[in-house]
Amino acid sequence: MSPLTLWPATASEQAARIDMLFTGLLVISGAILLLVAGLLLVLCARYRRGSAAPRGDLPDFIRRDVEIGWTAATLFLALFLFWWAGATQLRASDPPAGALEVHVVAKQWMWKTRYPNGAREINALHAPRGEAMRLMMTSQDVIHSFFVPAFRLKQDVLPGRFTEMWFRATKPGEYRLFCAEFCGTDHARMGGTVTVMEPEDFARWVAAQPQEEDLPGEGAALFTALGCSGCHAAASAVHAPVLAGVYGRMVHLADGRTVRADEAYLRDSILQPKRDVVVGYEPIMPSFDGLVDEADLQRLVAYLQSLRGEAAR
Ligand code: HEC
Ligand SMILES: [Cu+2]
Repeated sequence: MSPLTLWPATASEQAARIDMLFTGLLVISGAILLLVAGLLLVLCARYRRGSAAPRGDLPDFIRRDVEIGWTAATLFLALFLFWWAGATQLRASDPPAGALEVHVVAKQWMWKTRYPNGAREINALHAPRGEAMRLMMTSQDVIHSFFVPAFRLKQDVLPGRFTEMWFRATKPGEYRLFCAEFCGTDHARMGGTVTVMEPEDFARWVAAQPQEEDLPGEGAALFTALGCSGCHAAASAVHAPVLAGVYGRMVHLADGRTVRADEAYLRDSILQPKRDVVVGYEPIMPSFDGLVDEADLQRLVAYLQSLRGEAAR
């Protein structure tokens, strides 16, 4: 993208929708501007000092109907714009089922990405054209923001929490990735490249990456190493919930709330176990805040998510 490009590349479905919204708003506000400025000029000329134009009261029906008419018209126009923008935004926050999931960890000053098969990259993201990709993002230090102008997507990335974002790329090519939240000295250099490839090329590329053990596998090892299994194993003498199938299920909490065990819940359960205590259990689980870093947390959560299948049996 040269510095003089007025319109950045349009490389995702969301980008096309945002552009349409942007163009729509521009055309509508342009039309209103012309109408108002035009009327202003016409009326200035018509009612200039000394002109013979009639200056008496307007007939009642004009006063009433015009008032009702323009009030209703602008109300409906505003509601329509609200719906249009809202629907566009909602679509961006609702990933389709089966989207390819990539983990993103931000830190001062780089982006680390990790694919389901364990392949990792730094300051780079590869994505297949036409397939939905979902980014589960978190930060190791301060707030960053994942920004890909060609996708018209920007999402803050927070420490201690997952935020997510999804896209479906439409055009193969290389696009810039920025950090859009000032995050320290080298903020301006915190960026990278998003490479959109044809699905076959992408499959070949992922397979060719050096692979480590997969996330859930590493999580399983940590689950034992950190002593989680001492309490949570089915055969344990400690009264603790069995975690097979925990991901996605509705959990009743001791304070009467019912929450869905999503990623954020699993993560909170590990860092702040006292916050969401499962009904029927003592709050004896120790906090692992400070004992596990972001990467370990992701492994543990990935392991807990992978236990989903076993419960279904
Ligand atoms: C000292 C025993 C003990 C240890 C060690 C322990 N837990 Fe727990 N855990 C519990 C108990 C008891 C509960 C239920 C009460 C609560 O929610 O705090 C629980 C709750 C949970 C929940 C929520 C379960 C649900 O059904 O909603 C998760 C997830 C969890 N633990 C994960 C872990 C992980 C991961 C580790 C290791 C990093 C770990 N636990 C270590 C005792 C333990
Ligand atoms: Cu940053």
